[in-house]
Amino acid sequence: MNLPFTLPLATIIEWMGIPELASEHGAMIDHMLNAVHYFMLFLFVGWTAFFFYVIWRFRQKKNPKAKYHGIRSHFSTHLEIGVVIVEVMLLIGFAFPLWASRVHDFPTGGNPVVLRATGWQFGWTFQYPGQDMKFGPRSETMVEPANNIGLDWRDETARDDVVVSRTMVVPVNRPVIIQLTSLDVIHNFAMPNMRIAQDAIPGSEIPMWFTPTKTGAYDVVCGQLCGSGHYAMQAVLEVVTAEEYEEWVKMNSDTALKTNTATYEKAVEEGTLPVDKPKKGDKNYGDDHSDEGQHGGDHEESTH
Ligand SMILES: [Cu+2]
Repeated sequence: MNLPFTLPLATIIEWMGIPELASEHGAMIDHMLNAVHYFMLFLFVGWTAFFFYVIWRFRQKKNPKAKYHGIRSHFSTHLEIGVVIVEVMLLIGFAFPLWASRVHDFPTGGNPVVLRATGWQFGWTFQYPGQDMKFGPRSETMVEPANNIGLDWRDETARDDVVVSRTMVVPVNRPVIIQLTSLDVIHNFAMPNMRIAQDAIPGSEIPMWFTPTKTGAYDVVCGQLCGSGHYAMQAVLEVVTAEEYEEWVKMNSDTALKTNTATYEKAVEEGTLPVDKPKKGDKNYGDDHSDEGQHGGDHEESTH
């Protein structure tokens, strides 16, 4: 039967306009969101009914004189303790293990795609290991406006790394592991369609994973108020077919290799290869003339 309109109560969360689901574990999250919403609806109706019952039951006409003793049994205390026990059980028995499966039990099979995402005020930068499948190191010495994550192209493994902003490309039906960090303040890498979000914290690399199940373009947003440009801190998650993904990686990796190798060779030729400043603990730390080149070029600060 075709109705001229759609009935609004397929499920509560659909009715409330939850974004389209596009990840493998997302159905579980939706199930939980639905259950919680139905439970809250039940509590709302129940407590409202109780509220009106109490107003009627203790109306002034029937109770001209107030009783000051109140309830003398311990029933309500026991009930409260019962509620606390159930809530602790929900937290330890369900919530913690479910979360642990997202942030600890990483897929070992299924040929996962691994990439790094870095939040900054106000955008995201994505680093792919490229065709050599090795992430190049990053170094603070290499940071400049065009290279905000400090990809260290002095290292060979870094030169073919694909570094992009704004668009993150992943293949469909393959687990995606994201190593998440931030350059400045705490951000939150949120993908509503994938039903996953994780805080990005400067100084630590936090992994998260999901498996996209539908091709298409989805939103990546920042889920933590992180400053004046927070509203614009978006990126696009593009889920493509396996072939499209391989092609994309190959094309961008080839271009990156060419550009970075040229930059490196030019710097060597002109003698302008960046040299790391000595670190605390190095022999010449604190020496004011330390950036004259006596440290050579292999002080790469590795983030492996
Ligand atoms: Cu942010």
